[in-house]
Amino acid sequence: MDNIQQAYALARERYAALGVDTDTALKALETVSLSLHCWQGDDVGGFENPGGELTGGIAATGNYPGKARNADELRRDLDMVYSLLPGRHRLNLHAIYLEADTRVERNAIEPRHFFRWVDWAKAGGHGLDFNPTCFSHPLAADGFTLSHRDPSIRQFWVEHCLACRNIGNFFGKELGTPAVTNIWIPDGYKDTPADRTTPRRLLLESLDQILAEKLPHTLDAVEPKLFGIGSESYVTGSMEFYTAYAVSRRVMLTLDSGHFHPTESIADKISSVLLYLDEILLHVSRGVRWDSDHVVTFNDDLQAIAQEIVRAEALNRVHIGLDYFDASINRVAAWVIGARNTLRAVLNALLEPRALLTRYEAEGDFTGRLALQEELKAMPSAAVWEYYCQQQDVPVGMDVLRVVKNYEREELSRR
Ligand code: RNT
Ligand code: ZN
Repeated sequence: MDNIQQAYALARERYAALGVDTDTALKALETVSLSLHCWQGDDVGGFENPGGELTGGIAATGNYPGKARNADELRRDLDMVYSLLPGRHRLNLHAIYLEADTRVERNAIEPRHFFRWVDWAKAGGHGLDFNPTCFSHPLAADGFTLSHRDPSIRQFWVEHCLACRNIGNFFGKELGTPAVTNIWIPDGYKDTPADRTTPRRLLLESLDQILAEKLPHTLDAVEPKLFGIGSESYVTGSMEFYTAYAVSRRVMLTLDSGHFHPTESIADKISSVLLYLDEILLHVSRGVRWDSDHVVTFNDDLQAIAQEIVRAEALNRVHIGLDYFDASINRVAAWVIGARNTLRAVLNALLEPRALLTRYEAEGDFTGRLALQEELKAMPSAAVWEYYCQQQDVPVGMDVLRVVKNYEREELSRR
């Protein structure tokens, strides 16, 4: 037995004393498939028109060298990322990551523009998810898309979203696992609106057109937001708007952890919305001040999210996606750090002595509940995680960084 195995054996005993079976927890963790956001690799640029500007109230700052300049480079980077993650994971694509010889308008994109992504996904055993790109485009330049007052602009974005659902459906069919197709739009006002209703009514009509036809291989999701850069005072697609929409239309709701008030956590929302919706999508992210998309760190917020999924026994009803973009550090590392943190948070949640905690609570022993919650923070979950990494044949601890640094030397720094 090496050190990792010895540490695991001791940790297993410690958890067993609390009624937790670490082997069962690891089996459950193995079923968790994160949807990795392709856009961390190139600062949300996409390949539609190289050098295109990112708009829509989101921003990637920094100029760390080595960003992917084309889809082949992005796939190479992603292969490196997946090789550092225990388990089998999905890829979340945006419409602007298409591959076409000539410029294709967004309302005319087709499955064939994504054939190479599908081949790559098949080869690597990845499921694919998809997103319309309703930003970084001249017809989104004034800050409105699906809720635009101009019917022809609205129609353009409706057609784009329809084309995207069709592509998502194609992904789902080809790969044998439904593709989540998630709609996020930046629409909103910088300053206090005079009419909050009209854009929302228009958005409702647009969404109904987009989602009218049921497609068998795609799961539709809609993503609310409280504010963005340049839409500080009003966002058409608010939490209330989309929650009511999702419940009444039976589609998924997307909870992005960077989309609320700084002290408001999506963890508390999960148990509520799961009472009304079959499935939800998470965009795990980290808001800092006005930015909604910092690299996910292993903080209380992340752990609370994972706990809520596990406590609701909803690992099979919650699609866990990542959504952040940092251009100031090694992008491969940014992906890997956030993804491994998310998996580690799920593991910690699976290692919780739920029966014991809920018993204290049911008996009104809140002292016992608090004491145990605090005690758990120092339990040897790291030993379980490292054992899992070893079992899954991926690097442990800072060995990850050694591999990334090597990749930077051999590949990223040459770009
Ligand atoms: C923006 C939303 C949205 C985007 C991606 C790129 O605030 O979170 O999900 O980050 O579509
Ligand atoms: Zn998001």
